[in-house]
Amino acid sequence: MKTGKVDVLLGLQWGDEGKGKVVDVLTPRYDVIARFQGGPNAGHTLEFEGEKYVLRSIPSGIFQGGKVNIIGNGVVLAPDLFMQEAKELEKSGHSLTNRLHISRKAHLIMPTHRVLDAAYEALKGKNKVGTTGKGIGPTYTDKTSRNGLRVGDIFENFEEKYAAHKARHEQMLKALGYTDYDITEDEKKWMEGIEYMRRFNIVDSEFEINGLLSSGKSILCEGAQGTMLDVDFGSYPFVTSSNTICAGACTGLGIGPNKIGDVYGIMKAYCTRVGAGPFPTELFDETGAKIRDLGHEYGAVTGRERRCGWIDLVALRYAIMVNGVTKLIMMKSDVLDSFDVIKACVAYKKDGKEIDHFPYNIEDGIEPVYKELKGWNTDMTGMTSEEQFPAAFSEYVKFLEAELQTPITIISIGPDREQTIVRG
Ligand code: 2SA
Ligand code: MG
Repeated sequence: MKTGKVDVLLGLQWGDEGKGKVVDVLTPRYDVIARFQGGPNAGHTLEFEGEKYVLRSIPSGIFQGGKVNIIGNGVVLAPDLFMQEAKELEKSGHSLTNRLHISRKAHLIMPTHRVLDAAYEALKGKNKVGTTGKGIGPTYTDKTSRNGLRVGDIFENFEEKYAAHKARHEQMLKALGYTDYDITEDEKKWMEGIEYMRRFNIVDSEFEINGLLSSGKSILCEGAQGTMLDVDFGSYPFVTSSNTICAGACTGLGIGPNKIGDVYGIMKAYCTRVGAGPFPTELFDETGAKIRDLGHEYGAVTGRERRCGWIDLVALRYAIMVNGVTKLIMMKSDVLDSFDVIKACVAYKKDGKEIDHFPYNIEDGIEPVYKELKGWNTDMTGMTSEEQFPAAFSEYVKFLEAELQTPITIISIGPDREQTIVRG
């Protein structure tokens, strides 16, 4: 029997590694692009032909003809934001009809979930997570506490079900003493979004995806956020509420683990984090500011400033382990084009002792141990093959591959599709 393959592409750091661009570059090799977790908290940026697009819930395969795009059961979907995103795409000439399939089992983010998100953050005070405010946590909480509203519910007694869930949320908000909110406008748009969604193929995506696989199609699963934001293995509790790791592709799409082929792990040549929580290699000085400036490190969804720092190999080794990464992809290498010295964190110092594994608690007393490498001080943005790389950059790549015991197969040297060096 002919069977296709499933590869997974995911972030190894705290998100914003450049997944949107890489999916776009890899898309020609696949028939199907599928999202398996997260929701409109994601911001996948793609740039080509002088235009910039930010995708939140829609898979990045939408820009290339003939691809099937699937929003899997593991995703949480906000109908109003989905409608806005879809309409913008259609306006720019990218038709979605018949190219986008949505799982019946994906959970719906309600307006009251967003209010609950704000309420929980307010309650946490200085310990707040720094969420995107999109209602992600409360929606996944409802899912696991068996209280969720799913896409499939829109076809049967929807108004009733919606009202019951809303009433329950209102009760919770009242109990939290959080009553100063108004969702009238939000709710109107949300209901419009529900109507709008009906035109898409709402399917049992687990059957669809396994059917496509048996007929020999190849599938790319597009992760959102990053491994260090995984609800199990990330820097808990400063994480998102889904499994961002490779295993999430199995549960978020209904794919058997034995079907997974390559696991592409994406990292930046440095590291960023948006939102609160520990970040051992964070730079508070002008080097950090320079990276932010050169890398345009601002949240794609919220516009928040991203915290910047050197690459963290301790965290990356951990991420490679829990995902079973087979190939590494390094993004934004060009951002480091004008530094005399590049640093890489090879170990942590905790209680005066050097450790090379990722500890339970990275919140207190972690000091990064750096190896210093020579900067390349060369503009790489126009390079078209790795033979043109400056020697110091090739050294950096070699060093990372040795430290991470995994080949770096794609190197990005700029935001455009064209600025991508594929090494095999
Ligand atoms: P949430 O909203 O419950 O998922 O937030 C929980 C934590 O997860 C982080 N998080 C992210 N980190 C980086 N990028 C994300 N997507 C957007 C982007 C974020 C933006 O691409 O730039 O625009 O600000 C993303 N989504 C969630 C979040 O910061 C919390 O730390
Ligand atoms: Mg992003």
